[in-house]
Amino acid sequence: MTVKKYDGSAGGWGALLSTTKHLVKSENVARNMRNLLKTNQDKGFDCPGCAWGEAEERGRISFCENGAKAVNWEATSRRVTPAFLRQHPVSWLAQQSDYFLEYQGRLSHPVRYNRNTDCYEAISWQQAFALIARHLKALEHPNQAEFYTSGRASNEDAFLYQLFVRKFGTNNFPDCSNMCHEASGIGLRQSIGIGKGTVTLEDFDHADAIFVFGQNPGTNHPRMLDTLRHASRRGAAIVTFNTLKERGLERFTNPQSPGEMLTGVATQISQSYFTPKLGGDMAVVRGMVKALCAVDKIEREAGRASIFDPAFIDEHTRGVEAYLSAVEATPWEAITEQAGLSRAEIEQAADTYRQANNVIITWAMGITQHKHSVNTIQEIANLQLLFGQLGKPGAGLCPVRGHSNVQGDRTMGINEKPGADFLDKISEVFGFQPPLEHGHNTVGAIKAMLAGESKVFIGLGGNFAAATPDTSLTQQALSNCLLTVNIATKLNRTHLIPGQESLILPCLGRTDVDMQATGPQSVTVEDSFSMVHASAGVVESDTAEMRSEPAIIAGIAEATLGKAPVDWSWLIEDYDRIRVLIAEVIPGFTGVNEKIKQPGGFYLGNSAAERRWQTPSEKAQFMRHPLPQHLLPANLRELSQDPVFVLQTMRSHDQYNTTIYGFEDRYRGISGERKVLLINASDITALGMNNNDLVDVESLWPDGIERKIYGFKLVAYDIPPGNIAAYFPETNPLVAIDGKGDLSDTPTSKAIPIILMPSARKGDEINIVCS
Ligand SMILES: Nc1nc2c(c(=O)[nH]1)N[C@H]1C(S)=C(S)[C@@H](COP(=O)(O)OP(=O)(O)OC[C@H]3O[C@@H](n4cnc5c(=O)[nH]c(N)nc54)[C@H](O)[C@@H]3O)O[C@H]1N2
Ligand SMILES: Nc1nc2c(c(=O)[nH]1)N[C@H]1C(S)=C(S)[C@@H](COP(=O)(O)OP(=O)(O)OC[C@H]3O[C@@H](n4cnc5c(=O)[nH]c(N)nc54)[C@H](O)[C@@H]3O)O[C@H]1N2
Ligand SMILES: [Mo]
Repeated sequence: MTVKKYDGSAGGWGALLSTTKHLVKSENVARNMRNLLKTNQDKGFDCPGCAWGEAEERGRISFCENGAKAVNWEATSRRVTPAFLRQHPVSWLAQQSDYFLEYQGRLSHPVRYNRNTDCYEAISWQQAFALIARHLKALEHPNQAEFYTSGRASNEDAFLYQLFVRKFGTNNFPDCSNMCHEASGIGLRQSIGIGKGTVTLEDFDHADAIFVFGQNPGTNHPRMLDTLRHASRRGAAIVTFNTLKERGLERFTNPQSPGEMLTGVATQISQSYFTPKLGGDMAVVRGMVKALCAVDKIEREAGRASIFDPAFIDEHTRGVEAYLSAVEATPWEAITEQAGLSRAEIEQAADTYRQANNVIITWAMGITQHKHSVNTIQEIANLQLLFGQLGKPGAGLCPVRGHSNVQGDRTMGINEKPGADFLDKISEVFGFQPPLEHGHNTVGAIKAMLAGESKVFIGLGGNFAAATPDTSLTQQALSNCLLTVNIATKLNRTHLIPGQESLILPCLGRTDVDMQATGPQSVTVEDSFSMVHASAGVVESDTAEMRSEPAIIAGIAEATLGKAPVDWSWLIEDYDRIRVLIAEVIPGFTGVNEKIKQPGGFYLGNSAAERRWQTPSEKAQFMRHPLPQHLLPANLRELSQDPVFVLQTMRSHDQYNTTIYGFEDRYRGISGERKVLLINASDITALGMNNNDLVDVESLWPDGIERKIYGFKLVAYDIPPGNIAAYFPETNPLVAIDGKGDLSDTPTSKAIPIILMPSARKGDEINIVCS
């Protein structure tokens, strides 16, 4: 392993070289190059990499290094065939790394686990569907099955899936969103009446300031860097709050700009870069508002206008007095202690905010995966409401979504707590009463399977066993099931934790041509900006025994329910027919089959962006919450005499969630190793340890269960004292199942209380170039 200071900008030659390296490594260079060039073009497929939107001006930047990796990873010609699976028993595969498993290629045939041979063996699609139907129909109650969704599923997949599951009789829809932006949905719905962001991509061209909280776009939303670069160049202030100094947020060279590549010109992205403590962002925003209140007071006392937007507050909001009194009651000492920033730093950020006419605030997992995430998001909304920074050009709230269609899946009804309007529509259009009782989210599903209450698990994509918290409990939960079914493109950890019976069903991916009775089909997806557009695969390869996700869902549904409430196989012949049904149920989709023909797709609309507030009071609501008492609750701190650290678990530059592409975290300068803990040098010294020492890590939770991982390397890093950063999914065994966000139930995977101990194992020689 090496740790090396990365001195370049993000993007640039490093990104281009890495893209090319990934392409050349694969077996089909020419084809992959061609694919890449079609990504996010009008007639190509939607990049499966992330949910950032497309610029109007196509080709301005239509792919990025990490999008290229995602495409290339899927479009491989390697295959996991029944012959491969016969040679490699599940117990052997389970010993291999996540990287190894997915590297074997695309799953080629439906397979069923045989307990006697410990191998997956070929089965026909018909037999697979019949087996699922038999298990589902044998359950005492539909609530005994769990239907997981990962956010790559298209709108068409998601709509059919929820229709089937609701007709079957349950709202058990655990999904990846429960681990991701759930808090954004819940927080924003209460504050502004809609659980989505309010801005469009164009708004970034009109913002004077963009505040970026808890997000690493250089790796996870590289096309966002291009947007930020444009904004920065025209003089917009970009202010970043991130526990780590992420290179992409510091400076960026666009790998698709020949000029910049030749001259090596990099654009400075962030005008100010603040490194708060993990979980300190609510205090940061509270402090900004406190600072702004002080300025406002001075202005008004001098007889000048308020710096807030009183007309907006008056016309559009409720609760401002109560909120401002909570701000007043919060002492500066509490704010600075929790934020980990000085009052002067917070005042500086507040001043930049005030200078701007139009402000956008963006955030991602650094905000949503904490205990007090909903409150933090509502605090962010409060700040924007004070200044009327909502529903005007260049301003608004922007939770940057993760998976490329995670937002669309929610729009389509993948929701364990569906709204009454949605259920009424389903009942009206399809003539059956969908279940009203709330179903299980991800944590609820794990608990139900663990308790033996849920007996069937079906995963529409994703990697449930690796992505969820408390790995060993989750794996136990899956193996308790009578049947586990995974609809997937690639072999992963979850497939190696079979229930009593188990199936893997190989599906087409975004890049593949999806040929049905009436010809090649396209699907639709929704990005972070409520834009819906079509996606059609272009790769024609050996996919004979794979099926599209809509076809697989239809097969399961028809075997289980017959032709009710719809003729499933008829729908699959032409996906326009699915979209006609979507349009009958989901607002904004009227005429979808025409609208997706327009280049760039169509805008679903957003009530808050139009200053319509779908809250009980019909106004935007200032939400008033105290700061958390302590970032690390006393009952957790008291569980150990040793120094207790707070661990955030995050992505390296070379992974897609649980998919590990390689071992290069380029912008952080870490290479060849994933079992690392980024820690402040002073903490290493205080522990009496040395840089590069190997440690074991134990997390603290008052339930008597030991959660421990072994042999992680200490790496001195620029991170606040007391905070540590490491990669997921290796660290998921540390996330206690009950360590979850208030209201959101999102695992608090950015705030895990841990202690460190010297590892029994000795460290190998490593080459540290810098600290
Ligand atoms: N290439 C690639 N692209 C992806 C993904 C991927 O794995 N690979 N995953 C997709 C998905 S599903 C998602 S949800 C997104 C995730 O996108 P991100 O949210 O960018 O993902 P993380 O790696 O979890 O990064 C969290 C960032 O927040 C910072 N942070 C952590 N805790 C705190 C905190 O308490 N306060 C502040 N201010 N900062 C904090 C971390 O230092 C890190 O920079 O990306 C999507 N796009
Ligand atoms: N500790 C910790 N845990 C986390 C997070 C964290 O930051 N820290 N982040 C959380 C977040 S934000 C998320 S979104 C979840 C992600 O959780 P998941 O969505 O469950 O996980 P992924 O790793 O994205 O799923 C990868 C698998 O999806 C399958 N796949 C890929 N493409 C397709 C396709 O087109 N169709 C189908 N059917 N299958 C496909 C492949 O088999 C691949 O192995 O993880 C969460 N877990
Ligand atoms: Mo996510």
